[in-house]
Amino acid sequence: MKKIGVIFDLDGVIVDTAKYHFLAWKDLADHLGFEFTEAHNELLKGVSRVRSLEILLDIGKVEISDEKKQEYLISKNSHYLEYINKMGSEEILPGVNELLDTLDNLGIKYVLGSASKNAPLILKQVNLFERFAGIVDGNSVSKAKPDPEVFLIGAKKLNLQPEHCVVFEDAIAGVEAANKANMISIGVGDEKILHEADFNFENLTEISDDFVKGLVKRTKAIEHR
Ligand code: B16
Ligand code: MG
Repeated sequence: MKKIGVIFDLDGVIVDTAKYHFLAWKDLADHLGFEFTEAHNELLKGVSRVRSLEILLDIGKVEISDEKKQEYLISKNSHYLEYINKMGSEEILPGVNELLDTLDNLGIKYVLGSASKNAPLILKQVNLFERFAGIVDGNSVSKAKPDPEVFLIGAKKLNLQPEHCVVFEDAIAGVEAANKANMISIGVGDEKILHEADFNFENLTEISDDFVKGLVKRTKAIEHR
């Protein structure tokens, strides 16, 4: 059997931290005096913290100094961490544990590839940290998704060529990054939004053992695409 490895995005694939990002960003928007909706929050998914603030300020048409930006980045994150510190394993998204069990049984290693600088803490909160062979997060990359850097570092941690890596992602920028890295991209969520992915699933409960075994064969074909 040809060796493959898996790279998981965090927010939207393993856990739904987007709801906590939303509450913390909304609090800042309230403070600045403009409306920030769940639809606006969609624009921040998979995007770095700094870029998220820029998008939020654009939405509110607010201009502030760099010093103020730093201040808001710190206050938003401490507010966000109040939610994260209350998280437990009940917040792991459906199908995640089963998929990790399947990968373990097949001897397929997996790492995390997330834009979040809080990724190690979140994985510890939900008791999954020990299961991952490595973590690539917002602290280890210089270029945000859709740049493939995060996943290419993930491939190195797996000791595999990018062609032999499979990425699970819920954000358009993440699917784009996986495709640029020449990896197999699996969109988790709305197929209409993630139509550039090689495969689409509404959530991880839909992934069967046979599908995972099929991925191992598929890597060969991908090498020549
Ligand atoms: P932090 P992912 C991303 O996580 C989130 O989707 C995105 O909304 C957030 O801005 C980003 O992490 C940075 O998070 O503020 O914790 O560093 O989807 O790449 O796992
Ligand atoms: Mg995500």
